[in-house]
Amino acid sequence: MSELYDFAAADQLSREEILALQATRLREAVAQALRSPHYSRLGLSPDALRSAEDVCRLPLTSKDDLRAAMPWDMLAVPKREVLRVHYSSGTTGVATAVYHTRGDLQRWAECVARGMLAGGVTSDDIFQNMMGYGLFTGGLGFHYAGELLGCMTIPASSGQTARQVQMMQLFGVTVMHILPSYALHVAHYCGQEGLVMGRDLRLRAGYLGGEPHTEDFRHRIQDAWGAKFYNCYGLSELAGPGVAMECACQDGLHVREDHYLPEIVDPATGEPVPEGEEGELVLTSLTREAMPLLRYRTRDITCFLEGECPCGNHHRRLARIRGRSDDMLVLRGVNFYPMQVERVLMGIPEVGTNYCLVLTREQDLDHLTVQVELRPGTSFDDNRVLEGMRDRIAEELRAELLFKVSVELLEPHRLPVAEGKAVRVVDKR
Ligand code: DLL
Repeated sequence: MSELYDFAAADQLSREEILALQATRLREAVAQALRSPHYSRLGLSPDALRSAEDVCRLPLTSKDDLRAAMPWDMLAVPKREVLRVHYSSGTTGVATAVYHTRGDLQRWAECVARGMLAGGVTSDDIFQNMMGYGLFTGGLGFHYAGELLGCMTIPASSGQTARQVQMMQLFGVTVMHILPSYALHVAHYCGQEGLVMGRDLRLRAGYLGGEPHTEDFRHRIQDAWGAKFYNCYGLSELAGPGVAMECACQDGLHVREDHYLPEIVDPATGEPVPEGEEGELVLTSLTREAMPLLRYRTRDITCFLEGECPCGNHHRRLARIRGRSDDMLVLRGVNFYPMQVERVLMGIPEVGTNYCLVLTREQDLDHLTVQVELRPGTSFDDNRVLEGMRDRIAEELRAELLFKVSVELLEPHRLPVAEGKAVRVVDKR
């Protein structure tokens, strides 16, 4: 690590050092949270917290708490110390604000930059940030990290595929940040334009995040671009991207544990699950000034990975997010996540990259239709071949979901491509 990047020193800490730092910072975080009207009402006492594990003695914070606290009750600093606000509508349409001081913004950029550094990004890289700029945190969150690392940073934002690709060629872009669903769309556009990866485009690494995606989906992206892609997790309530990111090993996302204290709880009860089991990720911010959050329920379903990462970073790793607890669908009494469908589809070579789950109710019976685009170049001439394929996909989905599913095969690019996060479920019930 060069001196230029000494903000990444925390990634060299031993497990004991991380735990000691967390214990101290947890008390400081609670003391800071108590400056906000919301937490001051809860009668918390930082001094009773001796170790990081004591975090489970604090109350959980939910999205509803954030809504109820709008606009100022989560703020723990005077308004004049706030430099930026992000504002998210979320899926339910009730928006909440997230405030940042100068220090918060600095630490946020450092967290993302540490993750990029772990994937080998340096000031020699040309970085195109293809995530939406503005209230969505994917754009600005990575922008300042790219600059912190000294990369030539292109604030491309999302959409306008032709211009994106033109800039990639012109500037010799080596690293990108992009939504997984958009990454394949852009790669396909490059193919249509006759561009050859490695010859016309110089991409060697990419960062994916903002929406769930399976390992097979990542493989397809890597194959299409001929580059390595790293998973990056985060949520606006806790700044945005950079809460946890993969290293070069691509095996789990290292939580930046000097800034975020992670726990996994049972989504139904809120109680911690036994070590290594899957559940809802709960995060406590350890260093945020403007809007500290204690035990925030992310609703994201994951688990801790066991064992040491070969990269030597001792910050704990999370498994790829399986879905959100509120994404869970129930059909005829069976619970399932959209990501289960993606896992099945991406294992079938003829299947393309865009798909949609449509839920309907007919004569009081719920039904799932999966619309599936086939790979470019697939012939739609032979009905028998298509029928065989449709039956095979329906059978594989039935085996995974345990109920009957209708499959609709579509030619490539028939489904709409969202400019922001992909819309994978249309519930018409
Ligand atoms: O999506 C922040 C972000 C931007 C992260 C760019 C990474 C890259 P929100 O819009 O608040 O913030 O949405 C947060 O998106 O709770 C997860 O459900 C989902 N999510 C984010 N990253 C991942 C990921 C940003 N890598 C919500 N894998 C989170 C799976 C993800 N889900």
